[in-house]
Formats: sequence, structure tokens, C-alpha cells
Amino acid sequence: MLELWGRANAYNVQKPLWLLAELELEFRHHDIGSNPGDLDTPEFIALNPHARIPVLRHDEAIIWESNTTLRYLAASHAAFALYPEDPFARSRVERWMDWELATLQPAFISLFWGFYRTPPASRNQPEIDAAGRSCRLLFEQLDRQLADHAYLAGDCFSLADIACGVCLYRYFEMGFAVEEPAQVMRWYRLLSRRDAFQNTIALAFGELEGRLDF
Ligand SMILES: N[C@@H](CCC(=O)N[C@@H](CS)C(=O)NCC(=O)O)C(=O)O
Repeated sequence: MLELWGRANAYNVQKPLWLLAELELEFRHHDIGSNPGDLDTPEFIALNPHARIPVLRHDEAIIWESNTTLRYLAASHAAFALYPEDPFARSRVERWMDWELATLQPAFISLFWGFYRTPPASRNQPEIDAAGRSCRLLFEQLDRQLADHAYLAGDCFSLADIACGVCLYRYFEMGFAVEEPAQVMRWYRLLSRRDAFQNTIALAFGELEGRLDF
């Protein structure tokens, strides 16, 4: 049995939600994380000592770190089209997953929290501008990669597209003026045609606006 902990509007929780939908897997969803203290209970810390969502459980196996949940789900369900067995082909997927966690996500989260989740009166405009510039440079890097490839890791949709594509809807819909690089927009349209993207990522997120409390 599969279980997932984490609110459906959390950036990192949306990654396994998207993949679970792609793989059409049934799971029990514990939609927690919107109330103060939700993640600080002894029961939840026993699942993830870092008190962060998402957490996945597959029978007795407990998995945390969003990109690790993607790898685990793909590997345990033989989804080799999304996560190739060949070591080099796999590395082409994993480099973008690692880049997302180490580079893209910090810049995006800084912009999303600084601009969208902070009430206007409390915003730090120089920090927002700097985060916007970082995101623009990173989206230009995505654009260069996508100039030669339909998807991030090559000709096929993969875990790399889920890890990096999870931010697209919010980036372009949060009301911050951003550039729209041509290849990124082509890729975004391609991902948007997927039912799993529509059902897990392209969702209204207004409940997060001006909210710093979770
Ligand atoms: N590197 C971790 C980051 C996990 C993380 O920070 N998750 C956020 C949600 S996106 C969280 O737990 N925030 C606390 C909360 O939502 O209450 C991962 O990729 O899973």
C-alpha cells in the first residue's frame, strides 16, 4: 500500500503527486502541513526526522526528500521510460533533478516567498529583484537545453521534467513580470497537455498569497 503525507499545494509534494498520477497509482493521501505544528508531532517526526513534507510510505518502507520519492516510485514500479536503467541515460535525468534541488528551487522559492507569499507591506523589493534575476538566468539555461531536446533529458518525458517542471505554473501565474523564453514555453505547453499535470500542478494557489505562516 502507498501513502503520501503533505499538503497538495506544497511545491515539493506536487512532485510525487504528479508522478503518482502519471503512473495511475492508488494511494492514501494525508493532506497535512497547513496547520501550525502539523509536522512537529512525534508521529510525523518518526516518519521524517527533518519534519518536512513530502513523506512516502510503501508498505514498511518510508521515503523522504521529494526527488528521492520520484526515484523510488519510478524504480519500484519499473517506470523505466521515466527513469532509465542504463547508467548514462539515467545520469541525464538525474543531473537535472539534482540541479533543480540545488539551484533552481532555491531561486524559485526565494522569488515565490519574497513576492507571492509575503504581504505587500512587508516585501523586500531588492531581494525580490535579485531572486527574479536569478530565475531569469536559470530559465535561460533551461531554454538552451530545450533548444536541442523536446524534453529536458532528451526526446522523452522523464523524472527530470517533473522535478524541474513543477515550478512552471506558479512561475508564470503568480503575477510577477517574467520573460517567456521560447523553448521553455514550448516545453511548458507540452507538459500542460498531460492530464497528470492538469490535475496536480495547474491548480489555483491563491490560498498561499500573503501567507507566511506555513
Ligand atoms: N528538500 C526537501 C524539502 C522539503 C520541504 O522543505 N518541504 C516543504 C514544503 S514544499 C515543507 O515541508 N514545509 C513545511 C510546511 O509546509 O509546513 C524535499 O525536496 O523534500
